[in-house]
Amino acid sequence: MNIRTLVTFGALALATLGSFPVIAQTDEFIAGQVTKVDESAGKITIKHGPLKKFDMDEGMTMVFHAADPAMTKTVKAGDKVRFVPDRINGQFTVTKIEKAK
Ligand SMILES: [Cu+2]
Repeated sequence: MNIRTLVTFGALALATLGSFPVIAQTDEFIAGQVTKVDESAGKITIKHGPLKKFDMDEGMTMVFHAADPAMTKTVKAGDKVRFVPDRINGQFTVTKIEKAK
C-alpha cells in the first residue's frame, strides 16, 4: 500500500465516522418552554422538567447554547417547545428544537 492509498483510505474512514452520531441517545426530545432568547450570544433559556440524562431530578430554568445559531431565530420567549439537549465540550447545548404542537 503506497502513501497515496493510505491517505485516501484514511480520509474515507474519517468521512464514514463523521456520518454517524457518536452518541446514539441524543435524539430524545424533551418538553420545555423558552423563557429567553439571546440571538447575539446564540443562547436559549429553557424551562424544562426532570432530565434524567443530566441527573436533573427536578425541573428548572437554564441556559442552553444553540448548536446552530439559526435556532435562535426559530423560537421566541414564551414558546412551548420540544428539544434535544446534549453536553458538548462541557456546555449544555440544544442540538434540535421545534415548537410543540
Ligand atoms: Cu436543567
